[in-house]
Amino acid sequence: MIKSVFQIERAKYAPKMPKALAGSVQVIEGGKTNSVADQEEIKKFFPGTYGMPIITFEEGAVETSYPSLNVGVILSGGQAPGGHNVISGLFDGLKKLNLSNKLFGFLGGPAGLVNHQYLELTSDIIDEYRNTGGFDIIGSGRTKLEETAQFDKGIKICKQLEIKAIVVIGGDDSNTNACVLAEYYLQKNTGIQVIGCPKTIDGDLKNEMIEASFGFDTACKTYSELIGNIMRDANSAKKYWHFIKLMGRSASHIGLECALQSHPNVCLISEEVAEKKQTLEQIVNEITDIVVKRSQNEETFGVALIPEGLIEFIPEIKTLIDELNELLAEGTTSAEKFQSLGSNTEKRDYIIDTLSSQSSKVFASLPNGISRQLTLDRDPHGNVQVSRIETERLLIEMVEKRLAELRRNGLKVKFSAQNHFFGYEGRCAAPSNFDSDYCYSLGFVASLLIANGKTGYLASIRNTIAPASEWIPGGVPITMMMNMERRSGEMKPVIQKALVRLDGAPFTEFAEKREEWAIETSFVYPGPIQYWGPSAVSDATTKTLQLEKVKK
Ligand code: FBP
Repeated sequence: MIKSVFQIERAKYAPKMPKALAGSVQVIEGGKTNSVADQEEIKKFFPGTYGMPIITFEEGAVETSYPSLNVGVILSGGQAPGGHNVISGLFDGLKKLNLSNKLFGFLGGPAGLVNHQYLELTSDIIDEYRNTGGFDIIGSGRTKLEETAQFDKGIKICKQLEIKAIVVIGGDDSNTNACVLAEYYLQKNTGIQVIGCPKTIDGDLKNEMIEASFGFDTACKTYSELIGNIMRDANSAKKYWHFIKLMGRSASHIGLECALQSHPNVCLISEEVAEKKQTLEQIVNEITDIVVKRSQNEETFGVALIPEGLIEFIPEIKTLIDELNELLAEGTTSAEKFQSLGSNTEKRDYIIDTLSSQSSKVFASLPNGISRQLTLDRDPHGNVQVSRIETERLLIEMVEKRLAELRRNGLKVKFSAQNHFFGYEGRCAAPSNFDSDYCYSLGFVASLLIANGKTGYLASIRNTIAPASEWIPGGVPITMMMNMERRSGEMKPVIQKALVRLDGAPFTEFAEKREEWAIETSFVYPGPIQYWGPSAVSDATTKTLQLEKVKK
């Protein structure tokens, strides 16, 4: 592999670690735990792994020797900066426990466990990937580990490779499934432990015990750099409004963090739209007002941030999507009729005639391109893939339409817009110091949880706004984070997703400032991630983490 000078230098970086992990370690166990909600139901699903104590690792006085063991690791779901450091921390942790320990990587995500595709990760391989972005060391995938047939195939390969524990590096769904797997292996007396690590750029796997999911820090810093560059361009040329959609699935954490870092003129927060039951028209009118006011101040430019999941949170569009999902569900007569129609106009008219009158009005009001997207792109479960809907274009078109009406009434206003979508640009960036350190420690902690016989735990590092030496390493029972939710028509135990809290410090800070940012150009240009240099810059955490943990 040909490496850039940056890669060569960055490979030498030694991640900072909690001092509790530096030498021998003692295990401190807390009291019994409960799930965040629906305790009785969750307990029934997880009789063996429910109620386990929170684990904290502290500096110990006694050197313990551990028997040798083999471990398997899986990268699950979307890429997030730092995954390679979780694996290198896990590898180093295992080797520190016993030099004979082995680490196997399952290839291409959870499917690697089921299909018995693996690679032994040796120090030569690990060294190639230290402090690098991406998941390419073993690849990732979105196969869901849900069925006992898959679990049993996992047992087979674990027995063959003498694997004692599996580490699943994933988001809320993957870790929910990791817990189901842990419980199954426990009930079957297989002796195979399962440990999770909190990953996702979306930032929605967090709670009292898990302060951040890894990758959020680097991804937000990467997007904020790009947003800042666009802002500076906009402020120089003074001719474009830039509408930027940001990844993050349902949650708006990424948009909110980027707004706190860069001070855009508009940043929509899906959770607020849902809470206020805002209509698309209201959202468009609010943006238009800002465009008009800025234009009147000779500021004929601006930046608007739009969370990827927005469209699902606008109540009227959500209802429309639900109706379309039913109408176009595979195998239904309505779907067959729709498919049999020749032209796009016939298809559009059929939908308008068949939907409820409210949804048909909403559908008819959408620009043709967007309404077509709503009827075309469906995932394997038959749902509209909202992330593929170009919400940023939709909003531009609707603002233009609204401005045309205002112009007809004599208003003079300039508006020329560009659209962008930032997602993949940030998911494999070289991990920031925070993500490099945090991930390495998470992996190291996973090795200790395994060595101490734990299963059904998520590796955790707390006190993350303090210097890394003061971080608190440990493990949290996954069942503690669970509640019951309706999934594919059934109530299931799942890790509770953390959406943006409208009473939380990050949103409150944003809400206090946004009116000012809307009208007065207050752009901040965060610049690129710094990997070396003053710690105030290179080790800075996200604003979200600072606000959530400091101003509590
Ligand atoms: P995870 O939840 O698996 O971490 O994935 C996050 C994410 O990056 C979302 O922000 C985005 O909607 C999605 O993945 C895109 O998925 P894909 O990689 O399949 O295009």
